Amino acid sequence: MNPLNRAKLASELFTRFEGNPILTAGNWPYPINSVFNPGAIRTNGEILLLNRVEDLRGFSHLTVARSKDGLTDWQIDPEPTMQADQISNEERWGLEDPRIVWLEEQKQYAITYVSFGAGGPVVSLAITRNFKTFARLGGLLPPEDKDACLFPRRFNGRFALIHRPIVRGEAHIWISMSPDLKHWGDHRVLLSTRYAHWDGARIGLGCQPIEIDEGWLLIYHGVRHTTASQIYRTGIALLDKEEPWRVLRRGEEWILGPSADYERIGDVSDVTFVTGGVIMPNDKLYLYYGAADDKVAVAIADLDKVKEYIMMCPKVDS
Ligand code: BMA
Repeated sequence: MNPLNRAKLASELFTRFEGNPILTAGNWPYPINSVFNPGAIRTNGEILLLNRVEDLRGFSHLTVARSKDGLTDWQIDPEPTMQADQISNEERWGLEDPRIVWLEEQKQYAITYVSFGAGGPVVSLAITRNFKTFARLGGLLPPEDKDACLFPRRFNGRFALIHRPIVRGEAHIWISMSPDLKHWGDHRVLLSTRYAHWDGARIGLGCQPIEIDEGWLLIYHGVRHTTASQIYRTGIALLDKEEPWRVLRRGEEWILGPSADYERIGDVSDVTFVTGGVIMPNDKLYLYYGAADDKVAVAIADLDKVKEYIMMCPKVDS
């Protein structure tokens, strides 16, 4: 494989929706500072985004927006959908960066989000059927932990969680297993930062894992430190379908990075932060992301092209 052909495919995989950004503070039905990093799911024939919304104190909560085509005419809940429980130590300073999966066995949605609590950020789990009432199952693993999502089904009887603890100051992506969503073990590093690459400083899960015939697409963010700031881009790897703790392939190139004005300029410049992914009936993959930490945008790819690209990427021994 000529690496230049692969890089060309990587750079052309995603097209930004011309109506980007799709959600901004200006659209909001109540006063906010910013809206970004949404979990996304297709449900009842529409796209539901569970957005991270930062209020005018700087604390985040989660609010639902719905659209028939996933691009336009967003119906936003008139009030916060899920507020932090500020009495608790766990959620004291807000709720951030949700990811959503449908648990077929439980017939419920599982939302993993970051609770910004007294001990630092932790990954918390909430369960819902309707995105109106939420059962909170609490923090899953000790702080500092972020960027987490469950897989939609069990593997050999156990649930699997992708997450991103900080260990010895290093920020790699980990996977942990649980028989009951409460007790977690078999913690393993799934994907590591790559020295000197675009994802050399920190990495973390992007959207929920996406199942394809070849395995699970792991879409993740990578950070590069520069003399000016840091750049958040998006890359892709492929996990084994039945043993998702095994990485099969990993792209060398990023597939989405800040280039549009709305990604380069905002509360935090040069950030594309994918948190939601949806396969549409026409086999397009919609990735929803926070742009510069203050708006929501969407980038669209042909799922076939994404598959073609990942199968061209180097095999990984794991
Ligand atoms: C990460 C998270 C995200 C944020 C990103 C870029 O550490 O806190 O919520 O979008 O930084 O600022």
